[in-house]
Amino acid sequence: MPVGGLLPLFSSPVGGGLGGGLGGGSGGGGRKGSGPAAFRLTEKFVLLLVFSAFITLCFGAIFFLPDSSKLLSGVLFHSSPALQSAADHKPGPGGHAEDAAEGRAGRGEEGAPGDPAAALEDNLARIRENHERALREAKETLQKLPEEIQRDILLEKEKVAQDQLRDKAVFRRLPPVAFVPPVGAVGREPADAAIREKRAKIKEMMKHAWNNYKSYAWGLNELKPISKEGHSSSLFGNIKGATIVDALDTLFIMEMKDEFEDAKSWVQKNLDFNVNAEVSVFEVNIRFVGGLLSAYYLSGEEIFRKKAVELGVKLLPAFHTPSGIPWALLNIKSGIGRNWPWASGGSSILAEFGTLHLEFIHLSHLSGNSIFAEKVMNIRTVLNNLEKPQGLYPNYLNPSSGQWGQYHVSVGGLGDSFYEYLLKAWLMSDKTDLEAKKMYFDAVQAIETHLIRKSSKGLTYIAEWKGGLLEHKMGHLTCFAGGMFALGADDAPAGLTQHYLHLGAEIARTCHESYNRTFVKLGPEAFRFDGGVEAIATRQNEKYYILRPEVVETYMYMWRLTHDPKYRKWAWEAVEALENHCRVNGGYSGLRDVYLKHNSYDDVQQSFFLAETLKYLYLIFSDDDLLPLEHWIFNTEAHLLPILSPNRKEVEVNEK
Ligand code: DMJ
Repeated sequence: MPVGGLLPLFSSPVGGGLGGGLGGGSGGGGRKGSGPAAFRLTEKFVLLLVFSAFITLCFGAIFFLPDSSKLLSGVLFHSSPALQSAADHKPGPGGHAEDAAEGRAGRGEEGAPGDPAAALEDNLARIRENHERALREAKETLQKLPEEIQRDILLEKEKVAQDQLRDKAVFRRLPPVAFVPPVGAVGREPADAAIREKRAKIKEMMKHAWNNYKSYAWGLNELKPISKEGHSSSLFGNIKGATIVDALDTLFIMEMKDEFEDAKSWVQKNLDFNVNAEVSVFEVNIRFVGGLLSAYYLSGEEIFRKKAVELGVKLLPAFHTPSGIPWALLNIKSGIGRNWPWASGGSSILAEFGTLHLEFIHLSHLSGNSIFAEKVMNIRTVLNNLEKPQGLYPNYLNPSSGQWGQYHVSVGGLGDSFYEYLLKAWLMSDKTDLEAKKMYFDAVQAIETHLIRKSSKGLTYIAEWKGGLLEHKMGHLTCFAGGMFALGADDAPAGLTQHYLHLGAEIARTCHESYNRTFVKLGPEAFRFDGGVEAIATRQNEKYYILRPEVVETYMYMWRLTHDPKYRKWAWEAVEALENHCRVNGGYSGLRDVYLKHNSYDDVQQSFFLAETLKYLYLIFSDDDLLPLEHWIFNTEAHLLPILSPNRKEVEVNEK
């Protein structure tokens, strides 16, 4: 029907507005009536079509605006104004989503492969494609009879309901377990008085961070230590208490017993996953599922197992995609998922879907249901069936087509913990998961060939690879890789053990340099090796430090594996810098610019500061019998998962 034919309906003086017209009509005289309430069914569909075309155009317009990624993430994912301004290109506190947003903005600016016109063309193509798809879908809908549409809706609803029921059944059938007492969950006091004192200082830092969170933000996700109020990141939707769950195991190993009890009772009474919330599957998995599993394995408290499995079940609908590669974002009430709007052609992100493995294997282990393990093993199957450019894993994979998106490879944001989880899957399986081992060493070999470079002054760094071109920048996030190379060294293919230990040490040195070359002695978010600089941030939006752990994480592994005293020395430098520049009355704050002499607080105490940064520092000044590496794996948020030797069976896992 031509649009003109509809106009008299709009101008009719009878009846209410558009909503009334679309919504009803039965009481107003039915199809023959003259007001909007009397639209015929076909007219309603045409109106719907016009309306959706209008919405599509509006979205199209947003894409035309500069820096649309920030705009979109601002519209769709609000984070606190303080954090936004602290990290102009980083809408959230975690590790990957925001890094991806930044990565996208970066591609827009520098245009790897370099051309703003190409980027514009890329955007236009995407808009055209979206537009055409919307039209196609609308046409298909129009061709269907109303009964058919109704039936489709019912079928879809039923499918979601069935999936949810089946998923919930997993939770209802939680079998009893025999708790296995943890190995080395609390250690001896170090013999050396100076080391003891340093360790005690780090525990005092934990107390300061925790007490302030408790005073000013209890039950909320994070603390704003300057404003002395709560901070909520949209990464967790309406799920609350990120700091509490993230801190549980650190409180446990530091023997902060009263605080651990407070946290446990908060979890018991208040941790609620029955909320209408769209969450980041990755962030909720590494912080909440990981934190709860870790608390269970340390304390044996059943509430943590129950909550971990309950949340795991809530995350299962994320895997309802054609390929089984999960969505990045999931509404845990409706079970509807989607991907970040900025991610290449609707892709899922390697470091997000590749960082579920360890937790999901443990969920199967503790629930007796293989469904969790099946989901993550399927991810591996999809990856193994794909051709890899030069043996590298691109950061983007489309969950519908099961094909790679843009060829951007990184060991930092968007890629990082995928590689970490390959290695740790092999170690956590008590070295029985040979497939993971092969995938890890193959990937590392390709990374060495294509991404790892030495600067003219001899600093080893890991660059980013964009369609064959290198960007000579290394992120703070990438610094975790030093520890990873060292941790994997022992089992490296013939003759390469020393090589990987050395590579770990070189990355640690480079990351230490990135700290040492700043005013505050804490490193920037990203540093470059081009334009005449080495290990220095040159862009304003890369100069911030948000209490991240990756550098001290690498020091921790290097210390444990080599006992070279320089790692304790470097770790102590970081403690002093945190005390001098990040500690405030109300807790610890990130900094907007590590090169500035004056304070540039971002006013956020990230939950990973308690989960990771302080835990790794504490371990560096503890004896090796606290959390021995032969018994424990740290997830990417430093939560503890025991190695699953074939004879460790809390629960018999049932195959479906
Ligand atoms: C943490 O949430 C995790 O370490 C993640 O893997 C990366 N980003 C942050 C800390 O920087």
